[in-house]
Amino acid sequence: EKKKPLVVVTRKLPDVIETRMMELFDARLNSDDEPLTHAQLIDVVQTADVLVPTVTDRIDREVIEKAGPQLRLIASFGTGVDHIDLKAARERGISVTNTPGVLTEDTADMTMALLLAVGRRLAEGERLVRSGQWKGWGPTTMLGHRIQGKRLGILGMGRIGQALARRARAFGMSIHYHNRRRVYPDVEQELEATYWDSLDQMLARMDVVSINCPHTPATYHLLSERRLKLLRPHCFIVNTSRGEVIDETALTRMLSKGEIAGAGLDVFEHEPAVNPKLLRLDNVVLLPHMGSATIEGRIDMGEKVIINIKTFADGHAPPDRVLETLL
Ligand code: 8YV
Repeated sequence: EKKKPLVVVTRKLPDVIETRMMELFDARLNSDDEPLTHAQLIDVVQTADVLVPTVTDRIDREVIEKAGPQLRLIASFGTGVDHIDLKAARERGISVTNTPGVLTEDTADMTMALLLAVGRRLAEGERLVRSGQWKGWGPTTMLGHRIQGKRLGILGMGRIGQALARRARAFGMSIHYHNRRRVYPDVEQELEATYWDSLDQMLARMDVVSINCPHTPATYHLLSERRLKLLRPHCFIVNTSRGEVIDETALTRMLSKGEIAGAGLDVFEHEPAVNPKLLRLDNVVLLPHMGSATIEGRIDMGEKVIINIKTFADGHAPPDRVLETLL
């Protein structure tokens, strides 16, 4: 019988996934879920055939270059791959896979939830009730913004952007988007989405902007201070992608000054650190990177990781190979 690959998993995964991994592979699990330090990562890649990292592991050039020659696959648990130096991996001939598709609907749900929460002041209302300070209903208290009829600008019309557009359509929003390239005409038609070649022009005309693009060198601080200033003051932003796509310092400053109406943020530039000034603002809803956090989603992600490893170990191209050139 062929020797089972040594698979090092950096975080605690759902029990069913861990059990299956133990059956199929020589799996080294992390049952206490304490994230590995950079030094520990460098240590495990000395012996691992396959590494299964998550978004909390920084797989940089140093980790990749210090890996032993047996490391052939990084099968990441998650869709975003900005924590992995893809170029360094390619140079070393290490394949990288992710788990696309299975977290699309959950992330789109959370994006819509954040959009509604900011627009209708959900978290603020909840804080008021919990504080015991609620004085009762009033005709002009806790007023938010009507969602129906508003313009939603989606930055990044991939799987999650499209799933969000379908939801927002059902809420009566009009859909606008900016993307590196236009989506297929039938998709555009189905979503009744308006394409903006110019991000700047789109930003200046939206009521809500949602970030749904990956974080790459090309999208780092795509919402820079200059672009944030293009937004109209009643506009609000939701981000379930990566914190790095927005200049968080500029965003915080503008939110404090009322130059942007609000923000719903599931991701931050320096997770788990959050700009302390954001914590003091009422017009923001802050979540701890839980966009894809469903029981079902985590199991689906784990299954994808297993399929990628198994296919690769059997000598075939894994289904979710990440090609740096496509990012
Ligand atoms: C996960 C995510 O929480 O897949 C992503 O890109 O941000 C989330 O689904 C995380 O990546 C797990 O590694």
